[in-house]
This record gives sequence, C-alpha cells and structure tokens, in this order.
Amino acid sequence: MQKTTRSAVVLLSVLATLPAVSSALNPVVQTMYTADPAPVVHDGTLYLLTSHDEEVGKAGNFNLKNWVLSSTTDMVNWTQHGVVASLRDFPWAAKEISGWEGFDNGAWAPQMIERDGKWYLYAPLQGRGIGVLMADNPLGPFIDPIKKPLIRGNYDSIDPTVYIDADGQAYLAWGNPGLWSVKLNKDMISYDTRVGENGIIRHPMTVKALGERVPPDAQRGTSYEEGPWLYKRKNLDYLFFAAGPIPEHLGYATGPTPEGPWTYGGVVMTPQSAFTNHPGVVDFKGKTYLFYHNAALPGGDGFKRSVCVDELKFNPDGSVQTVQPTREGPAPVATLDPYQRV
Ligand code: FUB
Repeated sequence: MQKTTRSAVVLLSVLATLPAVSSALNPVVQTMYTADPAPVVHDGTLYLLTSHDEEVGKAGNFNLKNWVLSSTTDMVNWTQHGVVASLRDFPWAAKEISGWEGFDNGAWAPQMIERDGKWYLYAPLQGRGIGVLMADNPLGPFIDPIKKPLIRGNYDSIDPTVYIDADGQAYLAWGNPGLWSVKLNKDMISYDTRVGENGIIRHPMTVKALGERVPPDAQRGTSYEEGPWLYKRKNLDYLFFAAGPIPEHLGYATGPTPEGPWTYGGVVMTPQSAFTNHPGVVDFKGKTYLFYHNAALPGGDGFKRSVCVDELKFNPDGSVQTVQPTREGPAPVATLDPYQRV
C-alpha cells in the first residue's frame, strides 16, 4: 500500500470512530411518502413501521396498499427495509368486496410489537376491521394466524395501538370517532371476551377525558379524532391522539391505567402541513421521541405525507411540552460502527 493511501485509510478509520456531529434531516424517510408512524424499540434498534402513501392513484384520496419498515440505532442513520406487509396478507378482507382491483385504499395506520420472541402487527383494513399478522422477526415474513378480523369490520375500527403493561397484560385500543379497547390474551391474537361488550370496552367521550372541540361538532363531543397511541412513563399512562377539527393537531390525556379513566392534558403539536397527523411515542437510549407526519417532502400533500421525528419533553409533573417540529430532527444518540453496513 502506498504511503498516501495508508494515511487516508488511517484518517477515515479515525473519523469513523468519532462521535457523529451532524443531525438527521426530517422527514425520516425521503425516498417515498410515508405516514402513520409506529416506532418500537427492540434489542438496541428502533424499528419504524409506517403506512405508505402511493405516488400514483386516485387524486384527492388515500391510496395505501402496504406497510413499510425503517430502522436506526442512532436516530440519524436509517436503514430502509421496504415493504414488510400488505393488503394481500389479508385475503379475507378482499373477498368482502369485489376483488383486489377495488381494494387499493385499505392499508391504514398500523402498529407492531414483540412478545416472547414473536412479532405481532396490527393493521386496520379500512372498513373491514383490524387484522393481525405474526412473524419471527420485525422484517417478516408475516402470516395471518387467524384468517379473519381480530376486531369487527366497520369504518370505526381504524388506527390500532398495542401496549403491554409491566404486569404482562396487553391492550389494543383503536377508533374514529370513538375510542375502544380490548384486553388481549397472552397469545396476542385473541382477546378477553368476559369484560365490556363481548370484550370491547367503550371509552367515555367526555371533554374532561379528551378535551373540548373548538368549534363544537355535533358528531363529535370532544377533540379526539383518531390515531390513539398508548405509552407509559413513571407509572402514569398516556393516550396520545390525533385531535380535531381538521387540520388535525396532536393532543394527549393521562390516566392510572391503559384503559383510563383519561384526563385531558393539552396540545402536543399544533396543526401541520397535512390535514391529518398521527402520533407515535417511544423511549430510546435515554430520550423520548414523538414521531408524526406532515407534507414536507417535495410534491407532498394530505395524501402524500412524510414521517418526521423530534424529541418529546415532559415537565416535572408529567405534563407534556408542546413539540415544535424541526427540519434538523434529533441529535445522534450513538456513534456509527465503521464495520457495520448501514
Ligand atoms: O393513513 C390513513 C389515515 O389517515 C390513518 O388511519 C389516520 O390516522 C390518518 O393519519
């Protein structure tokens, strides 16, 4: 090896071990339109499952056929894993209408979670209920273990959020315009039918719980719109959600259990450039992050959205500080391993 080449290699090796000083640029995914972020941390990696707004399709409408995955270990460098699940993984949903050609707008906001070495992906197939897929790892391949909706099929059953409490009890909550939840059984693919209405608990839609809607809407008594996200911090349960009217803002409520009763907390993010928004909150390497979406990518609009992330901060009393979206995104939380492919 020539002397200058050897020096360059040494310099690059040294640089690669230095802490990264650059920050990520929001949006997180810049090669396609993504929405409805669902982050989950496992074994030192943050996985980000999202909906996928197709570039072509019916104008002025959602066009969502599959779900895509990205991951990071430092909040700055992201790996795209591509499509991990799609509407075609739920053949029962297509049969209810006239076939696949009519089923091009169903892959709405998902969330996945790991339990006992298996991964469970909950997905709303808009209008047909909430399905569940199972895999051995977050990249799939996913299969449908029950071959039918886990949650009844109607247009209210969208935007599932899944959470496992410290005592091992798992919860699935969802809904627009109402908020419902079930206690999942340990198998994560069925639920306890002994409580609520055949297992389904309807959360009271009160202003005290979910905030006042301004201006009032006869159909909706509170600010709650959709996109619930369950999260726990210091023994306090949080319900983040997309709030109305449109354009949506993000709000939150707190409670003593993942089933509430909820007490409205305030606004987490004011309306952004898309008419929807969707919260995904996760702790990672000592910080808490709020994932959300807007229309920031070139060509973006309410049906071509982009997932972004910024740090979420709490006040000493547990209340949530309003997040100001940034272009820079969060600071790195780890250094790059020069021997690992990113
Ligand atoms: O992405 C389709 C729908 O838009 C989601 O299910 C809602 O949360 C809103 O983001």
